Amino acid sequence: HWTAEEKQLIASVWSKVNVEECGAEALARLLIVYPWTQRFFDAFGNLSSPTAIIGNPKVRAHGKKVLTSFGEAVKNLENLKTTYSKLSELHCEKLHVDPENFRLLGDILIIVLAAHFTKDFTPACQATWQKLVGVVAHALAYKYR
Ligand code: ZNH
Repeated sequence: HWTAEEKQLIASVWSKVNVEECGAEALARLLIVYPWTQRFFDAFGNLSSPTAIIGNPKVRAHGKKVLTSFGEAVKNLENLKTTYSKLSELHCEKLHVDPENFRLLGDILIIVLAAHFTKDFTPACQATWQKLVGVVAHALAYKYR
């Protein structure tokens, strides 16, 4: 269900993404913009201010981990449910992350990409990425019932 053009827009943006930087920024923005998401990260230490969050090495490392995992979606566009079935189970059964948060993080990622790529992140590009973060959120929520 991906057109050749969509696949191209996804691949061309992804090839330029710095996973460490954008992952850290996306997770930090999530925790700052939607502070209630901090409750999942008790073990991460100081999250008391935007500056603390941005400078927190655990936030950085986890953001990189999450965006690296997002890269699996880019590589397995036709196969997202299988790709994320283990992770869906983990987030549901062990971490108890409300799937609404996957949507919030997806929207934040779009903002991070727009901020980094400015004019190159065209409306067509955004539309395709919006679809991608939506199906990723859906795949991660798949095991929830
Ligand atoms: Zn998550 C973890 C992915 C979203 C929360 N995650 C995780 C991991 C991964 C991921 C890969 C690791 C696992 C292991 O270790 O095995 N995520 C992911 C993705 C996404 C996500 C791909 C989307 C896109 N998460 C999310 C959100 C949240 C979360 C939104 C909330 C808010 N995670 C989480 C937690 C954890 C995880 C809490 C655990 C951490 C620790 O402990 O370290």
